[in-house]
Amino acid sequence: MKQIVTHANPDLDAIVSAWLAQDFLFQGDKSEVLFVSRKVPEKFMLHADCLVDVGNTYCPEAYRFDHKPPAFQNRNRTCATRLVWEYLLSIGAAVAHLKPLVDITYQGDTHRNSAALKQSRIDGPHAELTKLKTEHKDTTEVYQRMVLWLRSYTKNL
Ligand SMILES: [Mn+2]
Repeated sequence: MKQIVTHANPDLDAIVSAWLAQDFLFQGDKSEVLFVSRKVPEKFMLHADCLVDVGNTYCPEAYRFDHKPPAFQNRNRTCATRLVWEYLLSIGAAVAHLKPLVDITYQGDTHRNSAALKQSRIDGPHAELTKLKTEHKDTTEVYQRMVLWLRSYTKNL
């Protein structure tokens, strides 16, 4: 079982990056997503198969995808979702069509403003995550429902 680690109370960047790892990086393998403290316990830093939006390390070959210092001096230059997506593109995965999702995830993560982000907060992925978080207390439940939603949403991109 592959272990993908991200932070508790996940935002859209944590969720989309974990989903990209599950469905594309580890496609065909059984995998699980664990939600841990932002100060990641050392056993996960050392032994998790993939870290997204936590760990302060960017090392794609080792499947470490964080955009916060010291990985990047300016955390707003990119986001975990974009880092995983760019890596997937570089290895030839069929993910080019996900660019609109990556772009709004990045905009939301770095407080940029755009019409697409506003729309996402009305009826897109940001709205769906907010809704699921009010309906379900369990993070894994929220994540799993969000994954189903993302799979269907990205079919139409
Ligand atoms: Mn992030």
